[in-house]
Amino acid sequence: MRGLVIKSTGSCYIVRMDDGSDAECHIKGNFRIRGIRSTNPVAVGDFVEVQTLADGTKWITEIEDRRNYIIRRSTNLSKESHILAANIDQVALIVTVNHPVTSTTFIDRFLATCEAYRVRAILIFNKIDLLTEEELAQLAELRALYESIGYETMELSAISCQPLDVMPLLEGKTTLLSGNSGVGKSTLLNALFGREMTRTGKISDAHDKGMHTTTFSEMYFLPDGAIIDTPGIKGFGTIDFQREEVSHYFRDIFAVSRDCRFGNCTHTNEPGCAVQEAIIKGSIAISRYESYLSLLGDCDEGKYR
Ligand SMILES: Nc1nc2c(ncn2[C@@H]2O[C@H](COP(=O)(O)OP(=O)(O)OP(=O)(O)O)[C@@H](O)[C@H]2O)c(=O)[nH]1
Ligand SMILES: [Mg+2]
Ligand SMILES: [Zn+2]
Repeated sequence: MRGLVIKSTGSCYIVRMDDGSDAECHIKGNFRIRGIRSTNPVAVGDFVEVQTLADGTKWITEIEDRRNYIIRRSTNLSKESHILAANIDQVALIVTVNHPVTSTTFIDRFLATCEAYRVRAILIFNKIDLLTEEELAQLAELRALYESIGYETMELSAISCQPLDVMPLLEGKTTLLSGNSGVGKSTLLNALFGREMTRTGKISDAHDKGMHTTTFSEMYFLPDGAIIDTPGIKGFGTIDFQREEVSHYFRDIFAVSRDCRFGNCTHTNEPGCAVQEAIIKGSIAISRYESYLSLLGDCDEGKYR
């Protein structure tokens, strides 16, 4: 029977079967999808075929072709990649200016991956109730930057949540909630449902970091739409980007690169580089350019590995 993977615990999967029942399913150790090397061959959002054996155990035997997915390398040096979710309509990236600090490199790496896999991304700046005047100014700057590049942004305090503000973005869609640990993904999820669907955790006093409270990915169903809450992630390594294509995933850099003297300009040290010029003029943010360079670095690592 066919079903939808709604929870992944690493060792087993919960599948919402077409008849409405939930089944705990396993996969064979050697189960692999052609062409994708990842620690989790099956991800939340996958449509799968399930067979029940004589002993009553249920096994995932097939995965339907994915419409899309979001994949990352767990750390830059690691060969292991991890699929965050499959068949999604959009990503809501939850970020915090402070408590904890979400780096622009992390944001840009995530956004670049969304571009590469053609998934719409929304930036939700959470915990605005905790921010100082100075941090609020930083928030306004960041929102202006990403809006100018063409991303939808919003700001939020998930604890005093105005879930109604977020709801219109989610209607009729399957949304992946992602971001660093402790930014308030699960808090937002609970607020949207108006009750405790999942556990939330404290931020560590010493480091102002999340404690990885959510350990499994799980899909929750709204009256109209679905949300996938996921474990917080630290770094965001990209997979298999070619050097030449990295700039395609930075909308602001890509738009300007048409005016570079050389068609194969990498915007690093070539003469007549329109991107370099735009940085000097201030029309491309230095933080974006730094993220671009760090992604070129990922490509080089891939080459030498
Ligand atoms: N002041 C304030 N605290 C918040 C807000 N949103 C979340 N928190 C708190 O931040 C802490 C972490 O929230 P979680 O929802 O567990 O964070 P998470 O992103 O799910 O973290 P992981 O599951 O570890 O990835 C909790 O103590 C929340 O109460 C907010 O808008 N304002
Ligand atoms: Mg969580
Ligand atoms: Zn250039």
